[in-house]
Amino acid sequence: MWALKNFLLAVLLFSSYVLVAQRPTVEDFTMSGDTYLTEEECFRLTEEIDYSSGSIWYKTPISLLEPFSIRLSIMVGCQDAVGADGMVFAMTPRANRVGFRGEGIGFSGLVPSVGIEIDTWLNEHLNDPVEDHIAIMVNGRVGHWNDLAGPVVLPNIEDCNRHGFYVNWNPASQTLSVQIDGNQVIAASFDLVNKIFGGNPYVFWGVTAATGRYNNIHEVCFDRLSFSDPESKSRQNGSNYVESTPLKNVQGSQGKK
Ligand SMILES: [Ca+2]
Ligand SMILES: [Ca+2]
Repeated sequence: MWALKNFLLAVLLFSSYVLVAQRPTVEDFTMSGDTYLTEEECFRLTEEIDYSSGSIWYKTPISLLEPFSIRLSIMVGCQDAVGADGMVFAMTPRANRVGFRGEGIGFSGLVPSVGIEIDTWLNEHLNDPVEDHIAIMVNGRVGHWNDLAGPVVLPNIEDCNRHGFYVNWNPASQTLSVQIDGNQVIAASFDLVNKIFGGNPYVFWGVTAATGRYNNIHEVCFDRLSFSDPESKSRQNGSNYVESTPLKNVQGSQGKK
């Protein structure tokens, strides 16, 4: 009996260690382009400046054989009519690579890849809807001819507010789904590992943003990250997500401002 208790205690301690090890801080991300860390513990990817781009990448790859849930807050700018271009949540097997800015939103040309695009600028030649929209895209193709899902039209998202942006992956059903402000807005079921990544389940994830002839502020903050099964974790210990450490505590180590 004691042996069992000690074993369970050891499992619990080890689990705690693993969870703590996953606790994200600013040190866990690589910043590129025009990105800097704000005083509000968020990453500012672009300012209201034309032809700007920025990205952040989580330094450790994740496995698409395991479930994950990544909860972000995003701010896609304060300019509706003249705001551009948007943001992309991207997954790709090689670290710190981004695509073209402007209408490419740091995603176009990135191969192989999967991207969840939030596009705020109408590019007719890319078959963009007039409205702000979201789409799940592959291999850096930002024209809406090969989307895994979408484009789905969104209410104006360039409203100067932060919006909850949750990305969930269920490997059992191979479903990638996205919630914005608590509502599921898009989902795709597809064999990403074999049909996109050539059998390699390990990918880096990040967020890119870009401006072009028009611009907007683009910003991302982290609520919670979980790279293990949220449902089984919540049944076991009631704590299904890893809370992020306030990024402000380590500000200045990488920020340029
Ligand atoms: Ca566009
Ligand atoms: Ca808009």
